[in-house]
Amino acid sequence: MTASTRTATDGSPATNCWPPRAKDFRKLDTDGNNLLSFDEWAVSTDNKFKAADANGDGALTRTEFAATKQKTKKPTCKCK
Ligand SMILES: [Ca+2]
Ligand SMILES: [Ca+2]
Repeated sequence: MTASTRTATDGSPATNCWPPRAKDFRKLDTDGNNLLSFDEWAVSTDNKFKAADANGDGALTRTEFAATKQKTKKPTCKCK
């Protein structure tokens, strides 16, 4: 037998150490099923694109794109 060891933690207090970016994941997981659908993921991308498209013409110039430089942030884990 191959029992799934997946443990859903919907709504429960964080007792396990989540992987980095758990907070971002929860924010994107709008239906709360602990999975990110393409649409849930795409909302984030769509928002980033709209924010980068300074003149709102639906396309990014090189200058607009350059302003989207990703933040380099070290993953943090509060595991002990
Ligand atoms: Ca989801
Ligand atoms: Ca533009």
